[in-house]
Amino acid sequence: MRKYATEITANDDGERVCVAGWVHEKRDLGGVFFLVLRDRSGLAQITLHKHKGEGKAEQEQEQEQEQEQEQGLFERVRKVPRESVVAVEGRVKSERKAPNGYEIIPERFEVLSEASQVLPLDTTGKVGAELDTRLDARFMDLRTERTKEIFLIRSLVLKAVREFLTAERGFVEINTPKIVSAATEGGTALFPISYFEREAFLNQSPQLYKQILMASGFDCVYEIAPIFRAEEHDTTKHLNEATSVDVEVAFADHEVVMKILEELVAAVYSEVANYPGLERLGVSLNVPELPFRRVTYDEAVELLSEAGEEIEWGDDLGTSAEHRLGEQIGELYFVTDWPCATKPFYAQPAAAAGEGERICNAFDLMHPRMELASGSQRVHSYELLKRKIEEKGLSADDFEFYLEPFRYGMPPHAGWGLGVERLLMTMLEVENIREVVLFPRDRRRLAP
Ligand code: AMO
Repeated sequence: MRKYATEITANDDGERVCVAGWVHEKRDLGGVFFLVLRDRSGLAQITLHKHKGEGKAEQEQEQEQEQEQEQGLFERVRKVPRESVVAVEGRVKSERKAPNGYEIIPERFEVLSEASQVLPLDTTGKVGAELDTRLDARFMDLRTERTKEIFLIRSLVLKAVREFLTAERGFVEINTPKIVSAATEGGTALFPISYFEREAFLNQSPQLYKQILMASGFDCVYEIAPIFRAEEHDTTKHLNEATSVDVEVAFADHEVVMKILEELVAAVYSEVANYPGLERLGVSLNVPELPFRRVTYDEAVELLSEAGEEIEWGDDLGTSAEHRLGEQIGELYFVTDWPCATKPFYAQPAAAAGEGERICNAFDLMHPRMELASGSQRVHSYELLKRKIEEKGLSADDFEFYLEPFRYGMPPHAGWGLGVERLLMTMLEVENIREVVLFPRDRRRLAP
């Protein structure tokens, strides 16, 4: 039975084992040849000794045949190109200097798939490569330890999100359409697609659908899914296809969902902080303390002006403002009480503000480096929502399917959208968002 490299130990000395994986490294020391095999779990050293053939004439015929076989095996192993896929059967020998404290003396060696001699990338981590070269050969980049760990942690993050929302909080996981007829996030452009005789779009956010579901009686729902943004700019924190964790909760306001968000983020941090592979990325993670600091939009504007960064009241916080604030605050924080004009039509105006519809119950969750999430209490009155859509210069007719449920019993509700890639890249101190997506989509990249 095939075993993973790390399932075998020095205690298995003398046991017969079978391993399979990629040829990670080969080292020819003349009389001894080492092949390092790599599988999902780690490395295993395969050691072969070359028989010199001296004194052959005196040996028995049987021994000679055996040696010939071994010689053939030695040559086959020596010749197999790096990164080929091989299966090895042999005896375990404890060896302190080898990875995991053992080596395998092979008896059978099978090449399952031979790799070309010239490789697009080095997988041992000894020769670095540009990000573009790595993304072009992503299948091979994923064989490197660092990249592999990033995606194992990405999987861990999604597991932690599901555990927190489904198992701990009783949320219902939903799937909403990605082919849609209307925009939701005013600011960003849509990707049009041809849909039979009509025009349709790739969805920017499950916003309208998760809100519609609030009329269903499912009190709290979430979705982990792609969002498509036709943003033209080429930055290290924007993708044209990103993944968002979207949450919507009925009978709740912005305060309730901010608490869920910060607790979820802390739970994810603590899951990742305990992951042993994190060390291999050279990252040490501090789990943020709860509650996260709350800064109102007005306070943020004041802090920025003290730091010499003037922004007009009503402007969104751009990259430079985000950095300035991040430097001053130095930890995860919320920006709350946003101007209505800055946020989408579905954000509920703040009743307590007493200033008409100047401020809304919207918030952004910020990492010192960038925005991670945004959300709000939603407008749940049909009349107000219709007016808000029209005030943003949109046609209420295009939103009929969305508005309809608001006429037949829509509870107050609130929610947020959290960017998975941004959460990951900030936790792992990764510079470019493309590093944390298997096959990133940006202005220039549509393949692989
Ligand atoms: P928003 O547009 O702020 O809000 O998006 C939510 C979060 O998604 C991530 N994100 C992106 N990540 C990478 N590249 C992009 N181009 C990109 N665009 C967005 C960010 C961002 O904070 N409907 C609301 C959410 C809500 O109110 O429930 C929305 O989509 O981390």
